[in-house]
Amino acid sequence: MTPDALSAAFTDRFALAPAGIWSAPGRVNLIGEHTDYNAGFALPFAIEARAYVAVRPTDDDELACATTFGDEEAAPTVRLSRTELAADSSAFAGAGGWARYLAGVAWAFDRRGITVPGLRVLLHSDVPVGAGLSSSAAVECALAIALNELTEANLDRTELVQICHEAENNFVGAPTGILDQSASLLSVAGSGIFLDCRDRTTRPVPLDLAAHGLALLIIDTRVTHAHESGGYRDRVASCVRGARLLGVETLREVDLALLAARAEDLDEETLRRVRHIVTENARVEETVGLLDAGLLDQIGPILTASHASMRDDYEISSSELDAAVEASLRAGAIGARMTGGGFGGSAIALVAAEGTDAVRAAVREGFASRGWAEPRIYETVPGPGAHRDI
Ligand code: GAF
Repeated sequence: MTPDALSAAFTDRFALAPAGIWSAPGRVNLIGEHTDYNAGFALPFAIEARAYVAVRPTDDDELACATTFGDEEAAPTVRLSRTELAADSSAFAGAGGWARYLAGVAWAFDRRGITVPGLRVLLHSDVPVGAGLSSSAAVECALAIALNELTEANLDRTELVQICHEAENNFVGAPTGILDQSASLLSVAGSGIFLDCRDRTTRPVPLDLAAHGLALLIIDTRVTHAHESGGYRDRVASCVRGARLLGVETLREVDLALLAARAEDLDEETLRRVRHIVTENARVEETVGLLDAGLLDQIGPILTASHASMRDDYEISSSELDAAVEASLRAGAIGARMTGGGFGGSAIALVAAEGTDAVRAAVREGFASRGWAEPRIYETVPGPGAHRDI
């Protein structure tokens, strides 16, 4: 749906014209998984798929959110009272699906003393849901840049990262880090964004796939995941335990020498969890070094080593993700790994541009032979971060 079509759909739904349309992208994490909540390094980039919000401030007390995913009967408008929202987030913890992310962002602005007016919001998104491509952060970030402008708060992008992170952690209740919101708000087309989650500094790193004759495929296994419960929360707890047992504030302070010296202080599982974080941080730094030196074609083995670490040490992969990675490598990919939180979602494969058809065919065949649903495979390039469309 084009921004103009979304604007027309908004007017149909609310009998008012929107004040504007803002959008924010999903992301692929090139490398640096589960390091963000350990004050570590990561290197994501924005994908072309985006979430769009058409927004109009009103002078009533209502936050009314609708989506383009269905008509009023199939997907009714969610109406929340703004006054109650500011007073007690738990009143809306049960609000369905997307509405929680939108309401959470309004709530996080309010918590900072920035008064959000009544709002009408129509949401459209091209980012596949539950595919590990950060569809929820895209929604948060699109509304955050809209509210930043409409309330004239003029916060800088790093503060908006913080606002969206608060919405996700404290309103929605998912214990995630800042990776997804940083990628969505801070990305620059043609680049990866190198995040240091300890001091919150970021910098673009060149990632011009075409100039190196390369392509990046996203392989959505169509096994969906959620981060509010289960394995993700459990991994966060393992890292907290590891840091406590090692006597450090965050796992960023741990290197392989310290880990080897203190291995006996950790149970076997915690040791493996910590080892993933320590080695993953080193892999991000190595990848950034190669990209800075113009050696994009040499990062493949690091991506593949990252996958092995997530499969064996962090144990967040799945049979489908492993199969996607293995089939890609067998068909000639120079590197492949799962991306995002894991337990389903998507893998990425870095492939010579002329080799994408062979990789697509091999992955599809591997899934079909196991009787799994056909994966969605598409090529992506690093796109722009969040912006106003009209
Ligand atoms: C999810 C989370 F939202 C991120 O904060 C990050 O931890 C990621 O999983 C794993 O790297 O996308």
